Amino acid sequence: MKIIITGGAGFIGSHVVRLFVTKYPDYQIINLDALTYAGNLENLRDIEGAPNYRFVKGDISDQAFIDELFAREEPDAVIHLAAESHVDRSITDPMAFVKTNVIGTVNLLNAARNLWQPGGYAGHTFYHVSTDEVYGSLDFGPEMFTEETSYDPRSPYSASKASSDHFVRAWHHTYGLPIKLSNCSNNYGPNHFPEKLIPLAIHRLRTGQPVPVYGKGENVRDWLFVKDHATAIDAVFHKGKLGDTYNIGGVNEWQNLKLIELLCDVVDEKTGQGPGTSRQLIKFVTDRAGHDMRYAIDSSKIMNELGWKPSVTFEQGLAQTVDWYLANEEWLNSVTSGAYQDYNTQQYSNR
Ligand code: NAD
Ligand code: TDX
Repeated sequence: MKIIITGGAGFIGSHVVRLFVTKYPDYQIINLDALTYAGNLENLRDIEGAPNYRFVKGDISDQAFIDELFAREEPDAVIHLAAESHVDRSITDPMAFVKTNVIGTVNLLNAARNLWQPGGYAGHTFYHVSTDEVYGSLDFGPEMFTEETSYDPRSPYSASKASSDHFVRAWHHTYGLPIKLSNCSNNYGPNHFPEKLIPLAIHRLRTGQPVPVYGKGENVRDWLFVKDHATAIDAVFHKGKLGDTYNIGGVNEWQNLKLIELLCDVVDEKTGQGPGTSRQLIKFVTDRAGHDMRYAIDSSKIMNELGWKPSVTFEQGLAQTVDWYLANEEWLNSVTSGAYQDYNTQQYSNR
């Protein structure tokens, strides 16, 4: 089987590529990635020479390029992760999200349909990886997002992902394209770009800079270790029903402030600083515009139907994550130089 995995040089994509390349030596894995600021081939240095792995640089929003790539490579399946993924960037530059997340997804759907439909769709899968943010925002009650929850996206990022999800389902209902979808909660772990809360906080604690907590830090997210998201994607790809959607989460809700306090304590312990040292760097800053209050995901469908479950507790995953960042200073230094400095100034200087 030949699979094109899009966005494989990014955070989650690199863990998915590594899992598929190492677990399925008979598959040919093509990692298609534009290498934006978030894409980094260093994430995959360890599997670079694997005989069943290839990297192709390209932009999914370039229709002619995508059509030509599909005609040349004739993939059996697509696992689509490439996206603009950061909510704060979507607030300042929404059009980049429309271009990659919406137009890019439709280009891939068209290319897959054109390639597969003439021979019949048997044996093919278009798997679209999405987010729980499409469901909107919950209050602090017991409610959770299920696969039946109505879409209610509220940021330009979640609107673009919701749109891409609708296009994927439309290609299934209208053209019969064999699709699968999953909507996952917040990931954390090694190789996470330090614009997102957990790696940003680790980077700032490491370098003695303030850790910005938006608003009062009351917002709640459900956190899942990235390697567990990769095993969930493996389960959905191989065992999920065509046409179906699977919610994926960690059953692990944390208020942002509590999470940052825990992270500060883990960093103090790992670096041998006195208890309470890192917490002094917590700084409350202006809230994110339209900040969703709570995400909580009901993962019972994937757990019951596909037998998937997270492999680590949050404490174990967080400890592994902090260890990775402390051991990979070079990676962190390389991604926080250059354009990252401008982004940081723009995002945080007026907060
Ligand atoms: P990321 O930003 O770390 O990586 C995105 C990758 O896509 C990068 O390698 C980038 O170079 C590539 N890319 C961007 N635009 C492209 C384009 N036009 N053409 C080709 N490649 C392009 O993102 P991530 O956090 O790894 O997220 C991956 C996917 O998972 C996204 O679809 C995201 O919506 C979804 N998701 C993320 C989370 C999370 O917590 N990070 C949770 C649920 C779902
Ligand atoms: O500096 C910060 N301070 C802060 O308080 C940052 C960057 C974030 N936050 C808050 C905002 C959120 O409530 O922390 C929470 C997590 O923020 P992010 O890491 O930016 O993630 P989020 O906005 O929840 O979206 C993430 O989860 C779903 C990913 O970025 C998406 O790609 C994914 O789809």
